[in-house]
Amino acid sequence: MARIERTIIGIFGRINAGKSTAMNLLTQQETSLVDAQPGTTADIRSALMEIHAIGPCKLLDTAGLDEESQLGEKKRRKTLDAIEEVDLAVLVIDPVQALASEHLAVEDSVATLARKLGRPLCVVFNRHHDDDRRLAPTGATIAQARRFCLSVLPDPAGTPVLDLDLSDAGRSTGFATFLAEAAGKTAEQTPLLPTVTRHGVVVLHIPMDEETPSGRLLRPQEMAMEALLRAGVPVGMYRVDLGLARSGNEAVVAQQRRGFLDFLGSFEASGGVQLVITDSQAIDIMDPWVPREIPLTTFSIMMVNQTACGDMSVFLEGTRALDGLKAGDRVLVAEACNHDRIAEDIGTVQLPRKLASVVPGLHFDHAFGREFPDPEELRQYAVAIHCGGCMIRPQKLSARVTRLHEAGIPVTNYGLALSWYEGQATLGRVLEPWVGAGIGG
Ligand SMILES: Nc1nc2c(ncn2[C@@H]2O[C@H](COP(=O)(O)OP(=O)(O)OP(=O)(O)O)[C@@H](O)[C@H]2O)c(=O)[nH]1
Ligand SMILES: [Mg+2]
Repeated sequence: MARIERTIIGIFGRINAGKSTAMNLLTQQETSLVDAQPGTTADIRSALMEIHAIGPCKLLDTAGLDEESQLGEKKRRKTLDAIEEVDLAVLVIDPVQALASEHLAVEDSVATLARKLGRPLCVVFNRHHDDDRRLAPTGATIAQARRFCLSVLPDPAGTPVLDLDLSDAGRSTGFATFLAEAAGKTAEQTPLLPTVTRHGVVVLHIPMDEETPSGRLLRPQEMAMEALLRAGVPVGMYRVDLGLARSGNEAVVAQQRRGFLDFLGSFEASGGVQLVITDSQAIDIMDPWVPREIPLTTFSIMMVNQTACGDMSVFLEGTRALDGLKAGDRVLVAEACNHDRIAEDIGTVQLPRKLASVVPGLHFDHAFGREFPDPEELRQYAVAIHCGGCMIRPQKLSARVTRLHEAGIPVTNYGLALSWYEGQATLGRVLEPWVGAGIGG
């Protein structure tokens, strides 16, 4: 099933600011419960909708960030986690409520986090029809209340602001248009394979080992195929039987190798092979087998390059941290998706085994799925090794990297770590194809 890329718009703010009212105005139905009772929205509520100028969207209505109970703290963490997912953060402020409270702690935390994560932020002032009456006890004007609120923004001039009576159903379209403009500032996605050309075949090496699910290919493999075909680049696919290739039986190994080299050679008439992309775990076979003149990289590095918006330097630094590992160090192996672990699973079996063979006495912890340790817990690790992140949005992975960075923990990825294990020459080789795009250098 094709996965629809949805723009995620999160609505944030303090209790009773009108966040759920904003969600309902956009969706034009009672998606979220609205009530004068503080803390009405207890968990994240999502709604799918199409906003004409954006396309398919997912809206997140969140709990108020200023609830002072123990449960409030849990809600707060969940809401702050949600900011990591969004393409656009909408900060709903009731200027009268904010001024009367004489503080902007919630607004500050949302704006600061959005800025730190590089997410576009916009402000919606929830203007009640009777704001003048509501303001009377404070003796301030609405202009003063607005100025007070905007003073908390790190970039007031560059932050789109809209004044809106959220209870006015007629303003739905104007609200959506405003969000589309605010979201428009989102950076375009980095191309998956920026350096390939139409000249020469790209060969995808897909081992189809025991871990490959039946009925489909892995997402990075499908993504590469789609991107190459769309760009009109000829694609070849090959499966080396890794069990046989690693069997140690010379005749069997030679036969596997010959089959693969014949396949590469068969493209000579059509311009030759411009690049081989392999599953990371086959790099020990592919590096010696793929002729030196043919560039070689891995699906996992392809993924991390896109996620890192073409700048893999953070991950390369993490790879260098592998050189400094010593007995007793803790290593975090993180994967974005949950799947049952069978056979030679990379995260639980292959990587720990390989690293332990270089540095005995390492401790391994795993973080799989949506859970990811907070900065405090992360500090115990010498290095984190993350998967390519094909099942999460680049925003989520980059938020994790930001969190690791904050904790001072170097991070690398599966493909880079497996290539590092093969040696500096292999690591240099798999990075080479990205240098032409100003990457990885
Ligand atoms: N008059 C008026 N009332 C509003 C407006 N926006 C929200 N309210 C009222 O303010 C109260 C809180 O609105 P909600 O949308 O539930 O606020 P919330 O931010 O989702 O609140 P929590 O979920 O409790 O954090 C409700 O009683 C709304 O009817 C508005 O623009 N005008
Ligand atoms: Mg609510």
